[in-house]
Amino acid sequence: MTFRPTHALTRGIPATFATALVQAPHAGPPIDVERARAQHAAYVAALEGLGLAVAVLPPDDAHPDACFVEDCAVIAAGRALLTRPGAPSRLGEVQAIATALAPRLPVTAMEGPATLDGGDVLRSGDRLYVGRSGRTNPAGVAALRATFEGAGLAVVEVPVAGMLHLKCAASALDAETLLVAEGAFPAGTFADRRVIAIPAAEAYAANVVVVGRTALVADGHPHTRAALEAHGYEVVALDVSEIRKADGSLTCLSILFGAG
Ligand code: CIR
Repeated sequence: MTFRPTHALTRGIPATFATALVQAPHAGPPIDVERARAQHAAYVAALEGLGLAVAVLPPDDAHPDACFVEDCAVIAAGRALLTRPGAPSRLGEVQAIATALAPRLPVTAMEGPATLDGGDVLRSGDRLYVGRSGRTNPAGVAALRATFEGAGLAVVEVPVAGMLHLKCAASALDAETLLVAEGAFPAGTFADRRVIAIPAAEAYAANVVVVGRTALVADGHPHTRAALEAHGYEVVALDVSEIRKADGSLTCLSILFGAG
């Protein structure tokens, strides 16, 4: 059964967002924080337009990356695993997420030395793919297994190289189907899943938020839009230029949950 979220947890863009972590400096103008805030507001409105109840936590100026809530918790099978993000500067982001989630569902916390970023966890039906990236270590993968394998989810490791997180180049459309950028992962990685491939040049757009048959997609990726529309999805394109400058994409900005 395809997971259909009913709620989203998000967090506002901090005043310090221009100092968010980046893998490599970006060419062009620096992050425009006010523009990032407008893009974030449009994202929240788009989630609400999909029928989700959206909570927006206040920004945390002490943590420039705190708007990327996805990295702080993994929710599946009616439970939440609070992570320990792999960047030390992000560890302090988790407490606010814990406080927000604890009244809603059972929560367990990862313990050191485990690290895991939620951006490395891709739910696909009864499977959790987990990227072994620079942010997610073997103890983090073990914690994911310990939390979710008893709940009927199989945990499958995927090597991640040349990108920040697994979901930088792949996301789930439904319980069997993944949207994946060509060449981003070793051949056969998603062998028993239906894969809709998009060109490597549009890899950034492989990260989509899907609710039912609607996909939120980063603006300016015509091949991805066409591929999704050809498979019956309605595409809502969002301008996320400033989010992208901080190495963020669409899924990073929310934690979705609901039945399943
Ligand atoms: C970081 O480097 O941690 C942030 N600047 C970007 C995090 C993006 N998160 C995600 O893809 N899940």
